Amino acid sequence: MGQDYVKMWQDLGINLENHDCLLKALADIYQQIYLSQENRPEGMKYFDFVISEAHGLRIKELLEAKKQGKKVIGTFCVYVPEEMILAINGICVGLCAGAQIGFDEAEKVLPKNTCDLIKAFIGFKLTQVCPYTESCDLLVGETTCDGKKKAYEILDKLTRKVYIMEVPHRKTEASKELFLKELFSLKNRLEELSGVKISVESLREGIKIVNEKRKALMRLESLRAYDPAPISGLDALLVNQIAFYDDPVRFTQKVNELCDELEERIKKGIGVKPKGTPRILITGCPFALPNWKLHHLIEVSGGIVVGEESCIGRRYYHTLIPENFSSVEEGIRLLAERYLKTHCACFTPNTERIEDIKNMAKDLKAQGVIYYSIQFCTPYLFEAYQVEKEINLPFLKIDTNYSMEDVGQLKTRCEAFIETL
Ligand code: BJ8
Repeated sequence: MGQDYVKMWQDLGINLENHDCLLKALADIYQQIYLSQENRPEGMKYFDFVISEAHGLRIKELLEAKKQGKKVIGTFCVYVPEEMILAINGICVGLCAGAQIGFDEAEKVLPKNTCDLIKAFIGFKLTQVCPYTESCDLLVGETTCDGKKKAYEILDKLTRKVYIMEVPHRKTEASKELFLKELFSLKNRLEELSGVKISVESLREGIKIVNEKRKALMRLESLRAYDPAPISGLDALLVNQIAFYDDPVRFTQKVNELCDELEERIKKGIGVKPKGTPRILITGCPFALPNWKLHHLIEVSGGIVVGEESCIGRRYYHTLIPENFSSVEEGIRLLAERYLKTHCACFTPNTERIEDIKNMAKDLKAQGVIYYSIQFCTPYLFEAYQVEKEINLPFLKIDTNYSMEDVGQLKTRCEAFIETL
């Protein structure tokens, strides 16, 4: 990290000892997994820099924005509309965590058979290692899976900052109305917190900024359809993860610059792996930063990841929102419609997700699908059965956690699968 941020972390209440261990572990893993890749696009340098300063410069930016009266809002799910957060002149940061930190502490307050994503965000809080969580003025939880719902009750006891937004579990007309009402309640809460009233102009601006970000991510995804692939799955994953932390306008510009470079690579036939490398689509649970395990294993086992049907992936950037509405109510209705086109396994039935997987596999010319579940994630583990039956493509189901204990076994399974493609 370029500067000395110790005072800033201390003021935020970060436990410096735990935090040092986290940063050191991260730097080592990043070196091993990311910086050892060959033939990376030049444009990835920006994203390497963002990671190196994730707990430094970006936090400094957040704190400076707070001094100017902006509010920082933390979220855990892609059903929470960041457009609305931007419309109150706020900053939205994703708080899902992808590392096995603080699990001993987390297991004192959560059942052991809780998924690692939940254990991690509770563990990060209990061990005071996340400057994002500590910078937030409000944490917006949501009623998606049972584990998250109950964990937010505990998180609220620890922070007193949690607001819960109800997400329905069915796609009926009544559910749509309920979700719309929830978005209006969230609007009220955000306005009350910030003292800023959402106007048509500010909502339109928020939607425009997020639409541009989504367009850039869609563009990146479309370039992964080429063979040889101009970017590794690992690097594309990193870009998708950073989408939840970085300033959205700057991020969009950097993704578009990266895409310009990838288009040049495609014209020249430059790829990160040889033409004909087996192409894998991953589907399932989200890959919160710094969860890079599966992508890394696939790519060192002779395959390339060409897409993610995941919330760190297409479930985040699918579908833009029309910008030509004429009232705040109409804008929020458009938001509600768009967000309910996200097909999380917490919904029943959720057959649209299967269509999404088939379409993605076709668009990205994937030859096989790897289904990724975090251990104890009931919704995604259950849906694997229907997905396998219906997608008609070679299929491998991986049920794993954040530990490194199973990497040998997983690598063997990935290699065997990739050999069949
Ligand atoms: S829209 S996937 S971000 S809920 S892995 S905590 S589901 S037990 S993260 Fe998610 Fe929103 Fe759905 Fe996406 Fe529960 Fe499963 Fe754990 Fe999960």
